[in-house]
Amino acid sequence: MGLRGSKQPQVHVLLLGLDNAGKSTLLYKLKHNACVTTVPTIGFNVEMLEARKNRKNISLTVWDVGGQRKMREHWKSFHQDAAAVVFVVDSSDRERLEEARRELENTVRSEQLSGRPLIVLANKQDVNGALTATEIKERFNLKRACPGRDWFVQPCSASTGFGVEEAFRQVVQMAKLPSDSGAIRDNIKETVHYLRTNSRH
Ligand SMILES: Nc1nc2c(ncn2[C@@H]2O[C@H](COP(=O)(O)OP(=O)(O)OP(=O)(O)O)[C@@H](O)[C@H]2O)c(=O)[nH]1
Ligand SMILES: [Mg+2]
Repeated sequence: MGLRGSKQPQVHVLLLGLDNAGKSTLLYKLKHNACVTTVPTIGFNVEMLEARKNRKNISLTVWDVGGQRKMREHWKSFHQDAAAVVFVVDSSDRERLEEARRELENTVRSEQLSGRPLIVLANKQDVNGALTATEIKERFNLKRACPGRDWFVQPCSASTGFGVEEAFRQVVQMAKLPSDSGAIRDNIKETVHYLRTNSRH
């Protein structure tokens, strides 16, 4: 993760959630501060965002993976390098809340995501009757689902921008930098692999 080629720490952030949750809308709101008309994501979108953390400039690579059922089997291909997982929920879609909870539970069970912080975004707060962040926290039973992991629930609206800056700040604050302990081990592994591969030639 971000060892070679650049002094600026780079972290990968994974945007997951059911289709129609608002992941791509959020990504483009963060990137361009604009409300972009989206189409369902087949595959993924990726954008780089800049931020400050621990008095350093850092670069965030944000992966927005399609949430349709057939896309979810590919989510795990994106798990390995994630410094944080952002799980976006359509808080106005009460009918699919249980489906979202199940997908989140599957996601946090992943070995590769063990210990990685989780930020749940209670999106679409601008819609009348949307569940609050507290209601989502309770329905998802996050205390039980996330032992040994930092987690946070942020209310927001990717359309209006409400809560989006706060969400981004939380992600930056909670994401583990490559210099954090687990990541140092990963970087050492990466270096050994690099040296071995290159010494064969
Ligand atoms: N009212 C409201 N609508 C939103 C909000 N965020 C997204 N939407 C709308 O929800 C729909 C789906 O948004 P997308 O960003 O494409 O959803 P997605 O999670 O990327 O969906 P997939 O790519 O299929 O996984 C679009 O019509 C958005 O305009 C929000 O905060 N409020
Ligand atoms: Mg999308």
